[in-house]
Amino acid sequence: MNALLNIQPEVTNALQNNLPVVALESTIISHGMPYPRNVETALAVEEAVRKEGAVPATIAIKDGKCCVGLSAEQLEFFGKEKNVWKVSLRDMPFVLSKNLPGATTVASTMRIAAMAGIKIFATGGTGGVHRGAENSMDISADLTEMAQTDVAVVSAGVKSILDIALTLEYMETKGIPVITFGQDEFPSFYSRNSGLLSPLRLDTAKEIADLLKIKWLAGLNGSVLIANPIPATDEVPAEVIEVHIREALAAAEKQKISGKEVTPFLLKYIAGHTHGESLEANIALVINNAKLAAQIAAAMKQQ
Ligand code: PSU
Ligand code: MN
Repeated sequence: MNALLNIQPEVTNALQNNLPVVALESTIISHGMPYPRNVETALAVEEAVRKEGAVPATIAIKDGKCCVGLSAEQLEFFGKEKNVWKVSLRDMPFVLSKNLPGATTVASTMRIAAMAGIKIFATGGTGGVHRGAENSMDISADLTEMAQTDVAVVSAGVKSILDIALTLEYMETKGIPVITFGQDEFPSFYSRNSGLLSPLRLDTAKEIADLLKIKWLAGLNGSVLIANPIPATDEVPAEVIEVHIREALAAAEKQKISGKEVTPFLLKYIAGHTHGESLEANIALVINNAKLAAQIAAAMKQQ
């Protein structure tokens, strides 16, 4: 396993000295946002982690290695380069064995973070059960990975392009605790509201750290979804975004977009049709998630 890992010295040092570390993904950089805002965001997210006293470890695949911690040049590469694979679990062996550059999704980032010994991970919104999944069977590998790998995920709920209610059902089936930070309602990525009650609620990073400790101590393997609502000043109201989501879904169907292309297509379409408003919201929520993840990582070190 370790022969496949290429851990940056700063991250190795933090892990060896029991300092808080936060894993970050790279699909959001290569496939979730346009250049150069994606690279600016990746740097701002790392900065948000540092500000809370933790070390950021952005994860990607390059030259046959799982890279844990990227340099500014590597972040620029993953933001700019067009031929970067979107790597979920099923793509990992192919991309590694072919020495291809790969941006990791929530699922593969979690797996690599676990290999490196990192417990907390921040993203924008995890994947889930897509609308119409009863026909397409499009259910993100993020969910099955969360059922088994011991890395907690801080996310602004799940992306509102999904069927949020079915995603919550799926997580219940898989035994994944879903905690919303600071409010009763489960958030919906660009918006603080979803119309659905969160299964659980906690109000402090310490309480979340305590729950994680107990969960893994009890041998309850797998992740916890920590849903962190987007700050009120940055949100796009759910009813405003919903119009664009429906339009984006119709366009995806017309253009026969399927499989791993669906999520990047929808995000891009919505950003284009909201004149970038959804992109700015996406950026704000990722930074907000990185901050909470760092606070939880720090709280776990004080236990
Ligand atoms: N959060 C964002 N933007 C993104 C993603 C998350 O704000 O692009 C990515 C994550 O990498 C997640 C992926 O794993 O979207 C989900 O893809 P899919 O639906 O194909 O599983
Ligand atoms: Mn999918």
